[in-house]
Amino acid sequence: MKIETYSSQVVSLPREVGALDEAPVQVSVDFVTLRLKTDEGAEGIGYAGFAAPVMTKALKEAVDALAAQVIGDDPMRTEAIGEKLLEVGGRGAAAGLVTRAVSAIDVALWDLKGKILGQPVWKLLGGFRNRVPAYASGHLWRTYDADSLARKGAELVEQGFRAMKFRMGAEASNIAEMERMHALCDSVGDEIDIMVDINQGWDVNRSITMGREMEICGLYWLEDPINYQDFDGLARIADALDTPIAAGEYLWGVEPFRLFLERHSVDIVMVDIMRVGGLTQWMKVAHMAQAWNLPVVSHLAPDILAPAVAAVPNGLFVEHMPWSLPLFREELRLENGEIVLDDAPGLGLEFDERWLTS
Ligand code: SMN
Ligand code: MG
Repeated sequence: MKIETYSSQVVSLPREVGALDEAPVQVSVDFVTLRLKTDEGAEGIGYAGFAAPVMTKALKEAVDALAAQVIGDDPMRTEAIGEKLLEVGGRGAAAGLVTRAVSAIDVALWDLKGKILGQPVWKLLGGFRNRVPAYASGHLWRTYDADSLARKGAELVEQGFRAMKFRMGAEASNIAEMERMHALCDSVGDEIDIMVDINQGWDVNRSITMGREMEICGLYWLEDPINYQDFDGLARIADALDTPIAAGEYLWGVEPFRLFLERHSVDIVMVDIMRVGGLTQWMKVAHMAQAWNLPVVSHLAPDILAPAVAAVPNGLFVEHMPWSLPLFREELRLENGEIVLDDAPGLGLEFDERWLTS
């Protein structure tokens, strides 16, 4: 069996940012969808995305150029194809658009494998369990005031979430930061897990001071408190706090995770599929984390990554970030705060033609 054709398309989906009561600011998030077809008529799908919007055109070029390289290849040989693509795309610099494009192709290959074998991807990757805890993301932004945080937090609990991520790191004073934290945790109560993402906004000392104060809200994890490349600084914070430190979404490829683990920079390993280079590489980091006795969590793309988190014994949480979900006709099944996976072959997803026809 051989890959015979590919096709790709830019899809721009609306997404909303801004405080709850403000006129919503509509911005878009761009994806490049990919279909790979075999000579026997099977089709696998994937997508590249979460790049800066100005890079969308270049991202599509990268997806097309690399997809052209897999014509004639056996879709079951994901390792051979992945190595080849990283080689022709620029070995020594496995980052940026190359890695995002390789990720799209790798995901389409896993979808194809599943369809060819009649098995769901979560089982092909290991099949540890068929339901995984999810936390609500894509809300509770730094633009939300205390009142909006309290209301949206309660709404997410109503929707069935048992955990949610909240963004901090934009306030000048620690007091102002804690006011926002209290607004949310007082509203949702003790039963709900709260993760906090700083997106590299603090330094080591402030992270330790704030991390200690935030324990009062039963903080579940503190994410990316400082510059992502400060591996030793992260290790100091992780050592000082009881609260687990989560990081890893900014790392490209597999190798930097080895240093992360060796230096004890994190308690929870977060892996971005576009930056690591696809499901094949995501799983390598997940297994590496297991060897260090650490949990792994997904970043964005719950449509693709719920199966990966479900596949491994150390899969802890799926980030329920809704941005890419409208690409597909299917909705994620959420029960008691968990994503439930079924036995549909491959990823069990089909593109929603609404976005693909333009
Ligand atoms: C994040 C990263 C990229 C886009 C949106 C949000 C954030 C997260 O760091 O972890 O969700
Ligand atoms: Mg983050």
